[in-house]
Amino acid sequence: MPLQMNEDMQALHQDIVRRNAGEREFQQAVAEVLGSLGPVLSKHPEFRDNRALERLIEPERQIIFRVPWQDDSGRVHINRGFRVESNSALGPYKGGLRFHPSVNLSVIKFLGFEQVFKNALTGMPLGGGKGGSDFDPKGRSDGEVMRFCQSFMTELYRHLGEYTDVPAGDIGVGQREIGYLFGQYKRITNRYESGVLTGKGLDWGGALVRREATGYGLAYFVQEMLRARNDSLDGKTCIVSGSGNVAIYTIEKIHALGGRVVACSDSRGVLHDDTGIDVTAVKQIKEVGRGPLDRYMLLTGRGRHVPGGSIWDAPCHVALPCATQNELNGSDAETLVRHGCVVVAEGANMPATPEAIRVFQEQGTAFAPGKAANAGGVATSALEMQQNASRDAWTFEYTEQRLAEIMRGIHERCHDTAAEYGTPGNYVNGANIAGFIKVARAMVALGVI
Ligand code: NDP
Ligand code: 2IT
Repeated sequence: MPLQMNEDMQALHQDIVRRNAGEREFQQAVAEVLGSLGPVLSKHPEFRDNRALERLIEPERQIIFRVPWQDDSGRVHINRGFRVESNSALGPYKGGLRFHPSVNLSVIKFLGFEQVFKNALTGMPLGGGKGGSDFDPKGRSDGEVMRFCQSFMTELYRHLGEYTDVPAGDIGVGQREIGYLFGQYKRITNRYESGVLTGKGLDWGGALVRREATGYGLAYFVQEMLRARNDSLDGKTCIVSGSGNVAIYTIEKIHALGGRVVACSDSRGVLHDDTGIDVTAVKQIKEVGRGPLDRYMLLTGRGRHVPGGSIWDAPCHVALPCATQNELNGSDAETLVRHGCVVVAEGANMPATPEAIRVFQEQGTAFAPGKAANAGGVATSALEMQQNASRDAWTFEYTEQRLAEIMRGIHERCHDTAAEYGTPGNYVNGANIAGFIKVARAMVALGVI
């Protein structure tokens, strides 16, 4: 439980734990928010009387369904599909789909809950939700992935729509999967409804910059965090965990902005390259080949791969966790601080444990939560929806400029809100408070629904 929770919040927290028993990740995400919101409810009795926070914590709808599919040898498999529609006060439910064996209701509920705050922070008209399945795409053929996606969408389509619920990608769901999902949605509904999914391919309704957006946005956010400390990325040594969509484009933009990324990782181990990670090689391995990172040495003739190692042992000024939840714990945080790390920003959703966040805050390391720092992905999804609605296509330069402005705006909102509530430099409070106020105002205006 966070240190700062006041008595009312502790009572609410106990109730949440009771009503959501065993849902560890969901309880963790809610507890972090409760730790920030005490002063907001004191200042805004209308939110308290309206029970906006309690309503926001309870998802509007939770859908769980069976996903049967056949592998290439004709064997039948059964997975579980989820869509948690968390809150629609600001717009249609919006958030990604995750395909990974670790997916369960708690994971999807925590992701949907955080998505509500993140989407509010972008300033775009988006509600929040999340979905996915415990399906493991690793080692599966294109045909198997296609049949799985078709079965998944055959159930999910009835809950979607450009004004209702708009999924996108997340772990294990990229453009290939969005293509199969969109194809099946189009077939079932007999509608070319581009705005029902984002992260589409450029030939079939997708938008430039969406692929790069989360990583580029994170790098812009880090630039703002350093600027706020009268510092810059110039010459900074950085480490980025993961080597998927978010990690790759984070590395690319950090390099473009003057930093040097010396390590990245995947679920099998850590890749070190002190001369700077060659992002073209990582793209070749992960985007084209879907293979393991140790191929890097063969491709580039440089680097060092440590099977199973921890990336957080590598000395750096800037650490960017971009793989998955709870991948950076309290002792990792202590190691990072001891090595002189000054900025940590979450590219993944909730990668730092509460203990890690406490270490960063106590030691004066600037720490930005994912709901602020990785919001560039969903913000650019909103730009894709805008282009779909107007049947238009913007240039890369224009779209990236919009993304950079949005990230600057989110940084400013979090930074200023943290100061206004008496905790300057605390981006966790800034993001939770600014996101909550925006959603709660709309919830009050829309009545008790
Ligand atoms: P990808 O599937 O493209 O990449 C995931 C990366 O993380 C891979 O390198 C993967 O390793 C590693 N990884 C995943 N799960 C685990 C695990 N349990 N243990 C160790 N390593 C793991 O996903 P994304 O890059 O899209 O997503 C990464 C994070 O960013 C997630 O937390 C996601 O929610 C978040 N995010 C994504 C956005 C997007 O637009 N895609 C937007 C905002 C946040 P391996 O290849 O070995 O499996
Ligand atoms: O966590 C996230 O913000 C995402 N996976 C992207 C969501 C989206 O709808 O683009």
